[in-house]
Amino acid sequence: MIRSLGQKAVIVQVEFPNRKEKFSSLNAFEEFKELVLSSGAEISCEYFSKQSKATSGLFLTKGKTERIKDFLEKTQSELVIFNHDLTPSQERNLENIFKARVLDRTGLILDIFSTRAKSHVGKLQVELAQLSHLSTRLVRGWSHLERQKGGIGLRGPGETQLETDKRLINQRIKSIKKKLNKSHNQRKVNRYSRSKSKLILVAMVGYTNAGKTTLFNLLTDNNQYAVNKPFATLDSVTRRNSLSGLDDVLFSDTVGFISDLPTHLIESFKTTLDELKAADLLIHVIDISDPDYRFKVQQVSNILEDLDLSKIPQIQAHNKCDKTEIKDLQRLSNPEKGEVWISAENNIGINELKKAINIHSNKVITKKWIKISNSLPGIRSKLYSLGRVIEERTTDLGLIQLHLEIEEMELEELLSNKGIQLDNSIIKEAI
Ligand SMILES: Nc1nc2c(ncn2[C@@H]2O[C@H](COP(=O)(O)OP(=O)(O)OP(=O)(O)O)[C@@H](O)[C@H]2O)c(=O)[nH]1
Ligand SMILES: [Mg+2]
Repeated sequence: MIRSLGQKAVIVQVEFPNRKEKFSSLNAFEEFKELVLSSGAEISCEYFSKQSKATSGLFLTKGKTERIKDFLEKTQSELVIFNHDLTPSQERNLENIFKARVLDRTGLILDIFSTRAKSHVGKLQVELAQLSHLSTRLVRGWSHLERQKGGIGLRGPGETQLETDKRLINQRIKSIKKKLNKSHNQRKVNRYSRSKSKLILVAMVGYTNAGKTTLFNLLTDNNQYAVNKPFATLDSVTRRNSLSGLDDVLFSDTVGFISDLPTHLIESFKTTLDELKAADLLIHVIDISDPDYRFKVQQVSNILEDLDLSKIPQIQAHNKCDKTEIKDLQRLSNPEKGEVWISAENNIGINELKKAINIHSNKVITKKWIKISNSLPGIRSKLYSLGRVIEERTTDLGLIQLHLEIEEMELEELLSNKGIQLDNSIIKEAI
């Protein structure tokens, strides 16, 4: 993966007037510049232009490509960064013309992530995402992997350099997945014990830079890294609440979202994102002082939907109210509806937030009989280990019947599995 640190870069964004852009392209360009600076690259030239549509070979028209080549030479830059995703062949063709490295939006975000990951799991997740991205673009000879590992001796009989590279990458991907799975299972065990202890898990979600970590620090009296740049947080942290007036709550802070989140990242960050799945409540932190906040709220909602998290109850915390003209936050907040207006940095509106958390984190527990087909033994033992089973019977046909005491949301999720059904026959029998 390319490390853009300290490199001079020409940055490129193209507007396609025929395409309905999702948010103003000027604002998208501003966000893009922040990402580039955050990667540590130095912007030597900003190229912002219009084009009717992307070309398949180069993404850009020939004329534009020539102009960028000129800029590269004049500014002696070594890197061209696009605020678009490029196909591997577009990237290769452009590199051949520019005689410089080309980084697309996914590559850029991965580059930033690689500098931010601190925990063991975080580093593995980033490496996995990088390798998955790299494996589709591996077209040149020597890869950094081989140089690191001594190269030539690692080559298998009859393999071309490219085949060797691909083989090494696939090996590494497999080994990372294995390690991540192990830690994933360990986390599952931790989750089960939490679930038994009846602690409530509240997770922060939101667009990057919305103020999630600032709010987390306030609620848990912590000192996690919160700064004005994208993707300050990469590793998840979970801590117990430190404020009075809240039930026993664990808060979890994690990586922020961005529009067009690269799919490699979503897949590779399964361990982190699964933490969110375990949450009883989400606090969606919104930077209300951002002119594009509506677009960003929509982006976050879409991602939550994609990750199957939209069923979890959610509070919307409109943050950074101190930067706006908004007065009388208390009147605007409606804890029952799960909407609060706050300033995490200035500790304003937090009582309303606490009320909202107390109202919306109440789990609705229900008692129901279910029947499970014999082919699903893992589910039965999982329900036992979670302490959900009150009684067990077996039908004449050998189906397992379980009487559960379970949270409604959890029951709903359980019933979405094939082979599990509600069983009303036992209720009838009792009557
Ligand atoms: N004015 C003002 N600034 C805030 C407020 N809350 C957070 N900030 C600032 O916003 C910036 C981003 O805050 P973070 O808490 O790091 O945001 P985040 O959502 O955790 O961001 P990532 O981890 O990068 O996704 C920091 O500079 C904070 O000081 C607020 O209520 N008012
Ligand atoms: Mg953060």
